[in-house]
Amino acid sequence: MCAAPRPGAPRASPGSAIPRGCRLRAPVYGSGAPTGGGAARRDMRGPGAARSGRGDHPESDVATYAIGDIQGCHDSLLALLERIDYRRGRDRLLLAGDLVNRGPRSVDVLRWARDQGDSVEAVLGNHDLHLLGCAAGVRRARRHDTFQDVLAAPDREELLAWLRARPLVVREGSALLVHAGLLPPWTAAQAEELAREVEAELRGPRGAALLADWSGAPRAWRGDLAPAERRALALSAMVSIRCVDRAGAMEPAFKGPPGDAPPELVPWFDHPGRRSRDVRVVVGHWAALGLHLAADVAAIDTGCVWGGRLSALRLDGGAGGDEVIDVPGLAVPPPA
Ligand SMILES: [Mn+2]
Repeated sequence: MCAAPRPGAPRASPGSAIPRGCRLRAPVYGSGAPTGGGAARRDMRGPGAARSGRGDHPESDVATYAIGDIQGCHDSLLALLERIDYRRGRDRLLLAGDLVNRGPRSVDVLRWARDQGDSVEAVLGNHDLHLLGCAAGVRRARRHDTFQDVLAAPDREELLAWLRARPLVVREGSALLVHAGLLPPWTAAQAEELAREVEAELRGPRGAALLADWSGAPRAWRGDLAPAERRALALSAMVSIRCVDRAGAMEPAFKGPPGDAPPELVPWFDHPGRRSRDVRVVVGHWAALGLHLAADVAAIDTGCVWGGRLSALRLDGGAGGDEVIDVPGLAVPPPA
């Protein structure tokens, strides 16, 4: 079954095979009906392939994976690395952002990521930015935040410096990695240019002001936005967009599954005016959407911290279809 997710989100994603052809049907969102079972591997090329978790590529081959929102789930991360047979110095991992918060071991996830050198890149997510804002004293931690382990760590400054140096957008071949998504009017090249502008701002003397609040940004893109508005909207969209209205403006309140969205809203990647369809935009952030794979978008936040799963999507696989490997998420999810 390739059914739309049921209402009530976030939910656990299923643990067995995604039917072939699921990605070709539109608009169908999410990863299909829960089927249970312990087989975590989803390989769209069918049975027999990839028992090692590295597809039908030789063990010595380099592999590139995008990994969904880890959110402090260090145990799930280590389990996933084992499943994909990750080796530092050989493979490349692109983390979709939200490395920290809500889960139990944010500091260990950051230490691991920092120690991987060029083998790991990560884009900044809203939780990562919230941590940076709290560390800078321009945001206040909220009741359910769990990144105090980072703030209290002896190597805190080093970890925060690593995190602050992460980009908002990464291009890897025909894939473009960003935490939440892109505004429909942006081309991929424009999104990269905007990301570089916002990254420079975040690292500069005015970075704290942007970290303090990006949510008050305008919600619709215009060519004549003032620089500060432009950067705030770009940041807001890259780390928090889910649905847009018919005019392409962000609608920040709706966080549920797309099937439950009000009729005037559409997922950003399905807006008819979207200009970034020539790349495959790889995102996390939208746990209620779940795994959603199409030619021009791959959403891979499968709700690890919410009792779902942590997923890795192979980016350099063959033409046989998508290969997704996942492992169980946090057994006892935090308060929503
Ligand atoms: Mn997020």
